[in-house]
Amino acid sequence: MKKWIEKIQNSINLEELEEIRVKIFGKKGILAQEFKKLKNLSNEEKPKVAKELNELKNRLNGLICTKKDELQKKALQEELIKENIDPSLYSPYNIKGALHPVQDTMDRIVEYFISMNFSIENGPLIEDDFHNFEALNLPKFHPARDMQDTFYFKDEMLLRTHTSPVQIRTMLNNEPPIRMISPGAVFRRDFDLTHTPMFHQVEGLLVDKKQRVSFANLKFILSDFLKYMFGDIDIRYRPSFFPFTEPSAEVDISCIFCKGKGCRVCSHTGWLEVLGCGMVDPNVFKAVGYKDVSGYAFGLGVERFAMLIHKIPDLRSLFEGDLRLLEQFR
Ligand code: 2U9
Repeated sequence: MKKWIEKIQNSINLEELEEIRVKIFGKKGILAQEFKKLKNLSNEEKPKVAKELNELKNRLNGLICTKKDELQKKALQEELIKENIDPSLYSPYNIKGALHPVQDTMDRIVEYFISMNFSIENGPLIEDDFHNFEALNLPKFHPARDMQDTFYFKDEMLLRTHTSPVQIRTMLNNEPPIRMISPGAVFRRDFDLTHTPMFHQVEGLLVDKKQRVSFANLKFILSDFLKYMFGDIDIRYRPSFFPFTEPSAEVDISCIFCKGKGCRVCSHTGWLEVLGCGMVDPNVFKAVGYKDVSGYAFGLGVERFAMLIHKIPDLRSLFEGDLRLLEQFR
């Protein structure tokens, strides 16, 4: 046996080691032959020799595994040295990279709110029922909770359907005042010309002492933001409903394609819906234990902004990785 142990330890590459392994462990290998001989032994000897053989088998197997690991590391090291590239070498190709339009749009949005002293907060993509729904005044029977709309795991865990749970976590972990945005990916069971199962949102939240935050403050910052993003446009606020804000509004800008005259993109209305917003519902503050505060909140879909800014007709094309689309953004 010493001979085989030495052979394993002296093998210099994976091929040689594999040959040795087959000679020891193969169907006709030395171990199989030794086990075959057991039947010729007396009943007293049999269990003793079988035990010794099994111990030997385990020992040889352990040695082979350790050696294999060592040789694999060595092979990888050699491969890496061989493939070593010098990034400072001159390249005959003049291919410039570019930011993906969704990332570019996200960066511009985030830049605005940083300039307005908002902090950037992040949270988990896999959320629980409390942070994604319950704390946001989305009651048990709300359609958004349906299996048709939300990706569920077991034990009431799910892929977040909006970035709002980040605001809940931020409020639970901090005292007011809060002045934050939460940019990131969200997931809904939807797939057509204007919906993909994963998209990006930026949501904002500002909380301060009661009476200190008004709808007028919200209107000012959102109008200023939309002018920063789209230039010289008209803006209107329409009453709407969201479970987590009261009162709520949707925000339209005059169509950037026809300047409000009416075209196919704005369905001949002259207006494009770009934002949702409102004053934070008291039930949301109750869920996080905030007292004597008021706040405003808003939310937007980044892909929608990117599509409008870059005139991209089909949302799905943003996620196909087709270079013919991406090359246009260099
Ligand atoms: C907390 C309290 C309030 C976030 C808000 C919207 C309105 C909204 C949509 C825009 C397009 C989602 O991506 S979209 O489909 N969002 O209209 N979001 S108010 O309100 C909050 C969030 C968190 C604690």
